[in-house]
Amino acid sequence: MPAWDLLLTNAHIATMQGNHGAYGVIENGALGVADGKITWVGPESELPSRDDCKTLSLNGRWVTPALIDCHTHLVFGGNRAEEFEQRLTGISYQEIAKGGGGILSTVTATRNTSPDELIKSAAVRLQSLAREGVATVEIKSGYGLDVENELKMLRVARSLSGSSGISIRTSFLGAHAVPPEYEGNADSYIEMLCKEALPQAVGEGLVDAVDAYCENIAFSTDQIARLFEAAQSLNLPVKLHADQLSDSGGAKLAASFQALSADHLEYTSKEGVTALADAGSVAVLLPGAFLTLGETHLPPVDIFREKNVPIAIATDCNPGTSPVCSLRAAMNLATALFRLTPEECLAGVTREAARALGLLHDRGTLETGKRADVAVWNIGHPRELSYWLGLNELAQLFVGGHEVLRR
Ligand code: DI6
Ligand code: FE
Repeated sequence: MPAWDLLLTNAHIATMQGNHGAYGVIENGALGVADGKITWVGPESELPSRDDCKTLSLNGRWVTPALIDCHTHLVFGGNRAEEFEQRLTGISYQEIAKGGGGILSTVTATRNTSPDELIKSAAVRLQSLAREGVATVEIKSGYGLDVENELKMLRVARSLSGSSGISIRTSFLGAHAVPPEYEGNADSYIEMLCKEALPQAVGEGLVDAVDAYCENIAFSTDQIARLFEAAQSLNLPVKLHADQLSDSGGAKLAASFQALSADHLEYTSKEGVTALADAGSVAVLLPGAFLTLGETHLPPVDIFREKNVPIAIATDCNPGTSPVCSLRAAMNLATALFRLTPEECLAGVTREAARALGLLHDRGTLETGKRADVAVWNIGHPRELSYWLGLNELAQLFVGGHEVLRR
Protein backbone atom coordinates (compact mmCIF):
# COMPACT_ATOMS: atom_id res chain seq x y z
CA MET A 1 0.00 0.00 0.00
CA PRO A 2 1.43 3.39 -0.92
CA ALA A 3 2.25 5.75 1.94
CA TRP A 4 1.82 9.39 1.04
CA ASP A 5 2.47 12.58 2.94
CA LEU A 6 -0.22 14.42 1.02
CA LEU A 7 -3.01 13.47 -1.34
CA LEU A 8 -4.83 16.04 -3.47
CA THR A 9 -8.25 14.76 -4.60
CA ASN A 10 -11.28 16.00 -6.51
CA ALA A 11 -9.10 18.00 -8.91
CA HIS A 12 -8.86 18.50 -12.64
CA ILE A 13 -5.21 18.16 -13.54
CA ALA A 14 -3.33 19.75 -16.44
CA THR A 15 -0.18 17.64 -16.25
CA MET A 16 1.37 19.50 -19.25
CA GLN A 17 3.02 16.27 -20.36
CA GLY A 18 3.68 16.97 -24.01
CA ASN A 19 2.46 13.69 -25.46
CA HIS A 20 -0.78 13.36 -23.47
CA GLY A 21 -3.23 15.44 -25.53
CA ALA A 22 -4.14 19.06 -24.98
CA TYR A 23 -2.73 20.29 -21.66
CA GLY A 24 -2.27 16.61 -20.63
CA VAL A 25 -5.66 16.83 -18.91
CA ILE A 26 -6.83 14.33 -16.32
CA GLU A 27 -10.38 15.15 -15.28
CA ASN A 28 -11.49 14.15 -11.78
CA GLY A 29 -7.93 13.35 -10.86
CA ALA A 30 -5.80 12.88 -7.77
CA LEU A 31 -2.15 13.50 -7.01
CA GLY A 32 -0.10 11.86 -4.25
CA VAL A 33 3.09 13.27 -2.72
CA ALA A 34 5.80 11.58 -0.66
CA ASP A 35 9.13 13.10 0.40
CA GLY A 36 8.42 16.21 -1.63
CA LYS A 37 7.97 14.30 -4.89
CA ILE A 38 4.94 13.33 -6.94
CA THR A 39 4.46 9.59 -6.40
CA TRP A 40 1.06 9.09 -8.00
CA VAL A 41 -1.06 11.03 -10.49
CA GLY A 42 -4.12 9.80 -12.37
CA PRO A 43 -7.91 9.55 -12.39
CA GLU A 44 -9.29 9.40 -8.85
CA SER A 45 -11.32 6.33 -9.82
CA GLU A 46 -8.02 4.45 -10.17
CA LEU A 47 -6.53 5.48 -6.82
CA PRO A 48 -5.03 2.45 -5.07
CA SER A 49 -6.08 1.73 -1.49
CA ARG A 50 -3.67 3.44 0.85
CA ASP A 51 -2.57 4.15 4.39
CA ASP A 52 -4.14 7.14 6.09
CA CYS A 53 -2.59 10.37 4.91
CA LYS A 54 -3.34 14.06 4.85
CA THR A 55 -5.98 14.44 2.13
CA LEU A 56 -7.07 17.71 0.61
CA SER A 57 -10.19 17.80 -1.54
CA LEU A 58 -9.82 20.58 -4.10
CA ASN A 59 -13.56 20.72 -4.87
CA GLY A 60 -13.11 20.52 -8.62
CA ARG A 61 -10.37 23.16 -8.83
CA TRP A 62 -7.68 22.93 -11.50
CA VAL A 63 -4.12 21.88 -10.77
CA THR A 64 -1.10 22.70 -12.97
CA PRO A 65 2.66 22.48 -12.51
CA ALA A 66 3.79 25.53 -10.50
CA LEU A 67 4.90 28.23 -12.93
CA ILE A 68 8.55 28.91 -13.80
CA ASP A 69 9.97 32.30 -14.82
CA CYS A 70 13.10 31.30 -16.74
CA HIS A 71 14.49 34.79 -17.60
CA THR A 72 14.58 37.68 -15.13
CA HIS A 73 16.88 40.46 -14.00
CA LEU A 74 15.03 40.66 -10.68
CA VAL A 75 17.90 42.08 -8.61
CA PHE A 76 18.81 45.72 -9.31
CA GLY A 77 19.15 49.11 -7.61
CA GLY A 78 16.76 51.99 -8.29
CA ASN A 79 14.50 51.99 -11.32
CA ARG A 80 14.29 53.71 -14.71
CA ALA A 81 10.86 55.35 -14.67
CA GLU A 82 12.51 58.59 -15.75
CA GLU A 83 14.04 56.95 -18.82
CA PHE A 84 10.63 55.42 -19.49
CA GLU A 85 9.18 58.94 -19.70
CA GLN A 86 12.03 60.03 -22.00
CA ARG A 87 11.40 57.14 -24.35
CA LEU A 88 7.76 58.18 -24.56
CA THR A 89 8.93 61.49 -26.04
CA GLY A 90 10.57 59.55 -28.89
CA ILE A 91 14.17 58.96 -27.76
CA SER A 92 15.11 55.35 -28.53
CA TYR A 93 16.49 52.73 -26.16
CA GLN A 94 19.70 52.56 -28.23
CA GLU A 95 20.16 56.36 -28.10
CA ILE A 96 19.74 56.37 -24.34
CA ALA A 97 22.22 53.48 -23.99
CA LYS A 98 24.78 55.24 -26.19
CA GLY A 99 24.47 58.39 -24.07
CA GLY A 100 25.54 56.46 -20.94
CA GLY A 101 21.97 55.96 -19.66
CA GLY A 102 20.10 52.72 -19.95
CA ILE A 103 21.80 49.66 -18.49
CA LEU A 104 24.73 51.75 -17.18
CA SER A 105 22.50 53.93 -15.02
CA THR A 106 21.21 50.78 -13.33
CA VAL A 107 24.83 49.64 -12.92
CA THR A 108 25.62 52.81 -10.97
CA ALA A 109 22.51 52.41 -8.83
CA THR A 110 23.19 48.72 -8.17
CA ARG A 111 26.81 49.34 -7.20
CA ASN A 112 25.62 51.99 -4.75
CA THR A 113 22.98 49.81 -3.12
CA SER A 114 23.72 47.55 -0.15
CA PRO A 115 22.96 43.83 -0.28
CA ASP A 116 20.18 44.28 2.30
CA GLU A 117 18.50 46.97 0.23
CA LEU A 118 18.84 44.88 -2.93
CA ILE A 119 17.25 41.92 -1.13
CA LYS A 120 14.38 44.09 0.05
CA SER A 121 13.48 45.50 -3.35
CA ALA A 122 13.91 42.17 -5.17
CA ALA A 123 11.80 40.36 -2.56
CA VAL A 124 8.84 42.61 -3.41
CA ARG A 125 9.11 41.65 -7.07
CA LEU A 126 9.62 37.99 -6.20
CA GLN A 127 6.46 38.00 -4.09
CA SER A 128 4.56 39.50 -7.00
CA LEU A 129 5.60 36.50 -9.12
CA ALA A 130 4.96 33.95 -6.36
CA ARG A 131 1.45 35.08 -5.58
CA GLU A 132 0.54 34.21 -9.16
CA GLY A 133 1.85 30.66 -8.81
CA VAL A 134 5.54 30.96 -9.72
CA ALA A 135 7.77 28.57 -7.74
CA THR A 136 11.03 28.72 -9.71
CA VAL A 137 12.70 31.94 -10.84
CA GLU A 138 15.89 32.44 -12.80
CA ILE A 139 17.80 35.59 -11.78
CA LYS A 140 20.73 37.11 -13.66
CA SER A 141 23.60 39.26 -12.52
CA GLY A 142 24.72 41.91 -15.01
CA TYR A 143 24.25 45.23 -13.22
CA GLY A 144 27.48 44.98 -11.22
CA LEU A 145 30.01 44.57 -14.06
CA ASP A 146 32.95 44.18 -11.71
CA VAL A 147 34.00 41.24 -9.55
CA GLU A 148 32.72 42.67 -6.30
CA ASN A 149 29.33 43.77 -7.55
CA GLU A 150 28.60 40.80 -9.82
CA LEU A 151 29.23 38.52 -6.83
CA LYS A 152 27.12 40.79 -4.64
CA MET A 153 24.17 40.44 -7.03
CA LEU A 154 24.52 36.66 -7.23
CA ARG A 155 24.71 36.31 -3.44
CA VAL A 156 21.59 38.44 -3.12
CA ALA A 157 19.82 36.28 -5.71
CA ARG A 158 20.79 33.06 -3.90
CA SER A 159 19.64 34.43 -0.55
CA LEU A 160 16.17 35.22 -1.87
CA SER A 161 15.46 31.53 -2.02
CA GLY A 162 15.74 30.94 1.72
CA SER A 163 13.43 33.76 2.70
CA SER A 164 10.69 32.95 0.17
CA GLY A 165 10.50 29.18 -0.30
CA ILE A 166 10.84 29.87 -4.02
CA SER A 167 13.57 28.07 -5.91
CA ILE A 168 16.15 30.40 -7.50
CA ARG A 169 18.46 29.60 -10.42
CA THR A 170 21.25 32.07 -11.10
CA SER A 171 22.88 33.12 -14.36
CA PHE A 172 26.16 34.98 -14.59
CA LEU A 173 25.54 37.92 -16.98
CA GLY A 174 28.82 39.80 -16.55
CA ALA A 175 28.77 40.35 -20.33
CA HIS A 176 25.66 42.53 -20.22
CA ALA A 177 27.34 45.86 -21.01
CA VAL A 178 30.87 47.25 -21.12
CA PRO A 179 31.44 49.02 -17.77
CA PRO A 180 32.81 52.60 -17.76
CA GLU A 181 36.23 51.39 -16.49
CA TYR A 182 36.65 49.39 -19.72
CA GLU A 183 35.10 51.86 -22.17
CA GLY A 184 36.47 51.18 -25.65
CA ASN A 185 38.13 48.04 -24.36
CA ALA A 186 35.49 45.34 -24.43
CA ASP A 187 38.07 42.62 -25.19
CA SER A 188 39.96 43.24 -21.95
CA TYR A 189 36.68 43.27 -20.05
CA ILE A 190 35.77 39.86 -21.49
CA GLU A 191 39.21 38.59 -20.50
CA MET A 192 38.67 39.84 -16.94
CA LEU A 193 35.31 38.03 -16.83
CA CYS A 194 36.88 34.79 -18.06
CA LYS A 195 39.90 34.91 -15.77
CA GLU A 196 38.56 36.56 -12.61
CA ALA A 197 34.86 37.25 -12.20
CA LEU A 198 33.43 33.99 -13.52
CA PRO A 199 35.89 31.63 -11.79
CA GLN A 200 35.42 33.45 -8.47
CA ALA A 201 31.63 33.38 -8.75
CA VAL A 202 31.76 29.68 -9.64
CA GLY A 203 34.17 29.04 -6.76
CA GLU A 204 31.57 30.44 -4.36
CA GLY A 205 28.87 28.22 -5.86
CA LEU A 206 26.94 31.20 -7.17
CA VAL A 207 26.46 30.26 -10.83
CA ASP A 208 24.07 27.81 -12.48
CA ALA A 209 24.56 29.06 -16.06
CA VAL A 210 26.36 31.72 -18.08
CA ASP A 211 24.42 34.30 -20.11
CA ALA A 212 25.55 37.21 -22.32
CA TYR A 213 24.09 40.05 -24.38
CA CYS A 214 24.91 39.63 -28.07
CA GLU A 215 24.06 42.91 -29.81
CA ASN A 216 25.74 45.76 -31.62
CA ILE A 217 25.26 47.91 -28.47
CA ALA A 218 26.77 45.16 -26.30
CA PHE A 219 29.14 42.26 -27.23
CA SER A 220 30.13 40.59 -30.51
CA THR A 221 29.80 36.91 -31.28
CA ASP A 222 33.61 36.53 -31.07
CA GLN A 223 33.75 38.08 -27.61
CA ILE A 224 30.90 35.95 -26.35
CA ALA A 225 32.43 32.79 -27.84
CA ARG A 226 35.47 33.38 -25.62
CA LEU A 227 33.27 33.72 -22.55
CA PHE A 228 31.30 30.60 -23.48
CA GLU A 229 34.53 28.63 -23.86
CA ALA A 230 35.44 29.66 -20.32
CA ALA A 231 31.95 28.58 -19.18
CA GLN A 232 32.35 25.20 -20.83
CA SER A 233 35.73 24.64 -19.24
CA LEU A 234 33.97 25.17 -15.90
CA ASN A 235 31.22 22.71 -16.94
CA LEU A 236 28.54 25.38 -17.00
CA PRO A 237 25.70 25.51 -19.49
CA VAL A 238 25.19 28.70 -21.48
CA LYS A 239 22.27 30.77 -22.73
CA LEU A 240 22.14 33.99 -24.71
CA HIS A 241 20.27 37.27 -25.22
CA ALA A 242 20.16 36.87 -28.99
CA ASP A 243 18.89 38.86 -31.97
CA GLN A 244 16.73 41.19 -29.88
CA LEU A 245 17.37 44.42 -31.80
CA SER A 246 19.09 43.09 -34.93
CA ASP A 247 20.08 39.79 -36.53
CA SER A 248 23.55 39.61 -35.02
CA GLY A 249 24.09 35.87 -35.40
CA GLY A 250 23.13 35.26 -31.77
CA ALA A 251 20.93 32.23 -32.27
CA LYS A 252 23.60 30.48 -34.34
CA LEU A 253 26.26 31.26 -31.76
CA ALA A 254 24.06 29.95 -28.93
CA ALA A 255 23.34 26.77 -30.88
CA SER A 256 27.02 26.19 -31.59
CA PHE A 257 27.54 26.00 -27.80
CA GLN A 258 24.48 23.74 -27.27
CA ALA A 259 22.88 26.55 -25.29
CA LEU A 260 20.04 25.71 -22.93
CA SER A 261 18.16 28.60 -24.52
CA ALA A 262 18.37 31.57 -26.80
CA ASP A 263 16.23 34.45 -25.63
CA HIS A 264 14.34 37.32 -27.35
CA LEU A 265 14.96 36.23 -31.01
CA GLU A 266 12.84 38.92 -32.69
CA TYR A 267 15.33 39.20 -35.58
CA THR A 268 16.46 35.57 -35.82
CA SER A 269 16.73 34.23 -39.38
CA LYS A 270 15.43 30.86 -40.57
CA GLU A 271 19.01 29.60 -40.48
CA GLY A 272 19.27 30.66 -36.86
CA VAL A 273 16.07 28.79 -36.01
CA THR A 274 17.33 25.67 -37.76
CA ALA A 275 20.54 25.84 -35.73
CA LEU A 276 18.52 26.08 -32.49
CA ALA A 277 16.42 23.10 -33.57
CA ASP A 278 19.53 21.00 -34.26
CA ALA A 279 21.06 21.97 -30.92
CA GLY A 280 17.86 21.28 -28.95
CA SER A 281 17.94 24.80 -27.50
CA VAL A 282 14.75 26.44 -26.23
CA ALA A 283 13.49 29.70 -27.75
CA VAL A 284 12.60 31.97 -24.82
CA LEU A 285 10.19 34.72 -25.92
CA LEU A 286 9.93 37.90 -23.89
CA PRO A 287 6.78 39.81 -24.84
CA GLY A 288 7.23 42.36 -22.03
CA ALA A 289 10.39 43.72 -23.67
CA PHE A 290 8.75 43.63 -27.10
CA LEU A 291 5.86 45.68 -25.74
CA THR A 292 7.95 48.15 -23.73
CA LEU A 293 10.30 48.89 -26.62
CA GLY A 294 7.41 49.33 -29.03
CA GLU A 295 9.03 46.64 -31.17
CA THR A 296 7.15 45.65 -34.32
CA HIS A 297 9.45 42.96 -35.75
CA LEU A 298 7.93 39.66 -34.63
CA PRO A 299 9.97 36.62 -33.56
CA PRO A 300 9.67 33.82 -36.18
CA VAL A 301 7.06 31.82 -34.26
CA ASP A 302 5.81 29.86 -37.28
CA ILE A 303 9.34 28.69 -38.04
CA PHE A 304 9.87 27.65 -34.39
CA ARG A 305 6.72 25.55 -34.72
CA GLU A 306 7.72 24.12 -38.09
CA LYS A 307 11.17 23.11 -36.79
CA ASN A 308 9.85 21.91 -33.40
CA VAL A 309 11.90 24.39 -31.41
CA PRO A 310 10.44 24.40 -27.88
CA ILE A 311 9.05 27.83 -26.93
CA ALA A 312 9.22 29.23 -23.39
CA ILE A 313 7.87 32.55 -22.14
CA ALA A 314 9.33 34.71 -19.39
CA THR A 315 8.90 38.16 -17.88
CA ASP A 316 12.47 39.47 -18.53
CA CYS A 317 11.67 41.54 -15.41
CA ASN A 318 14.20 44.40 -15.57
CA PRO A 319 14.12 48.15 -14.96
CA GLY A 320 14.80 49.20 -18.54
CA THR A 321 13.03 47.17 -21.18
CA SER A 322 10.56 45.05 -19.26
CA PRO A 323 9.26 46.39 -15.94
CA VAL A 324 7.00 43.34 -15.76
CA CYS A 325 6.49 41.50 -12.47
CA SER A 326 3.67 39.22 -13.63
CA LEU A 327 4.29 35.98 -15.53
CA ARG A 328 0.55 35.71 -16.12
CA ALA A 329 0.67 39.09 -17.88
CA ALA A 330 3.56 37.80 -20.03
CA MET A 331 1.38 34.82 -21.02
CA ASN A 332 -1.45 37.10 -22.06
CA LEU A 333 0.93 39.37 -23.99
CA ALA A 334 2.37 36.35 -25.79
CA THR A 335 -1.10 35.50 -27.11
CA ALA A 336 -1.85 39.07 -28.15
CA LEU A 337 1.54 40.05 -29.58
CA PHE A 338 2.99 36.74 -30.82
CA ARG A 339 -0.26 34.81 -31.46
CA LEU A 340 0.83 31.92 -29.26
CA THR A 341 -2.02 29.65 -28.22
CA PRO A 342 -3.04 29.51 -24.54
CA GLU A 343 -1.70 25.96 -24.41
CA GLU A 344 1.66 27.06 -25.83
CA CYS A 345 1.72 29.83 -23.22
CA LEU A 346 1.06 27.49 -20.31
CA ALA A 347 3.62 24.99 -21.66
CA GLY A 348 5.96 27.97 -22.07
CA VAL A 349 5.89 28.79 -18.36
CA THR A 350 5.96 25.18 -17.14
CA ARG A 351 7.44 22.37 -19.25
CA GLU A 352 9.45 24.49 -21.68
CA ALA A 353 10.62 26.94 -19.00
CA ALA A 354 11.90 23.95 -17.00
CA ARG A 355 13.66 22.71 -20.12
CA ALA A 356 15.20 26.16 -20.64
CA LEU A 357 16.73 25.92 -17.15
CA GLY A 358 17.95 22.34 -17.60
CA LEU A 359 15.42 21.24 -14.97
CA LEU A 360 12.92 19.24 -16.98
CA HIS A 361 13.95 16.02 -15.22
CA ASP A 362 12.83 17.57 -11.92
CA ARG A 363 9.87 19.88 -12.61
CA GLY A 364 7.73 21.54 -15.25
CA THR A 365 5.16 18.74 -15.65
CA LEU A 366 3.06 16.78 -13.18
CA GLU A 367 4.37 13.23 -13.36
CA THR A 368 5.71 10.72 -10.91
CA GLY A 369 9.27 11.27 -9.76
CA LYS A 370 9.19 15.04 -10.19
CA ARG A 371 9.23 17.59 -7.40
CA ALA A 372 5.73 18.33 -6.12
CA ASP A 373 5.63 21.95 -7.30
CA VAL A 374 1.93 22.42 -7.81
CA ALA A 375 -0.38 25.39 -8.38
CA VAL A 376 -4.10 25.18 -7.59
CA TRP A 377 -6.43 27.52 -9.44
CA ASN A 378 -10.02 28.76 -9.22
CA ILE A 379 -10.66 28.46 -12.94
CA GLY A 380 -12.96 26.52 -15.26
CA HIS A 381 -10.23 25.60 -17.79
CA PRO A 382 -6.45 26.16 -18.07
CA ARG A 383 -6.91 28.35 -21.15
CA GLU A 384 -8.13 31.01 -18.69
CA LEU A 385 -4.57 31.39 -17.41
CA SER A 386 -3.69 33.18 -20.66
CA TYR A 387 -7.07 34.84 -21.12
CA TRP A 388 -7.49 37.05 -18.08
CA LEU A 389 -5.21 40.04 -17.68
CA GLY A 390 -4.90 41.24 -14.10
CA LEU A 391 -7.10 38.64 -12.42
CA ASN A 392 -5.35 36.33 -10.00
CA GLU A 393 -7.15 33.01 -9.57
CA LEU A 394 -4.35 31.24 -7.65
CA ALA A 395 -5.77 29.34 -4.68
CA GLN A 396 -2.70 27.50 -3.37
CA LEU A 397 0.93 26.98 -4.23
CA PHE A 398 2.96 23.95 -3.17
CA VAL A 399 6.73 23.73 -3.47
CA GLY A 400 8.25 20.29 -2.87
CA GLY A 401 4.89 19.23 -1.45
CA HIS A 402 4.82 22.04 1.12
CA GLU A 403 2.20 24.72 0.94
CA VAL A 404 3.98 28.06 0.59
CA LEU A 405 0.97 30.18 -0.28
CA ARG A 406 -2.80 30.08 0.18
CA ARG A 407 -5.24 32.74 -0.95
N1 DI6 B 1 18.09 42.77 -22.91
C1 DI6 B 1 17.09 43.32 -22.24
O1 DI6 B 1 15.97 43.41 -22.61
C2 DI6 B 1 17.63 43.73 -20.95
N2 DI6 B 1 18.98 43.31 -21.01
C3 DI6 B 1 19.17 42.75 -22.12
O2 DI6 B 1 20.25 42.28 -22.39
C4 DI6 B 1 17.59 45.20 -20.74
C5 DI6 B 1 18.33 45.59 -19.52
C6 DI6 B 1 18.21 47.04 -19.21
O3 DI6 B 1 17.89 47.88 -20.06
O4 DI6 B 1 18.48 47.36 -18.04
FE1 FE C 1 16.98 39.97 -20.40
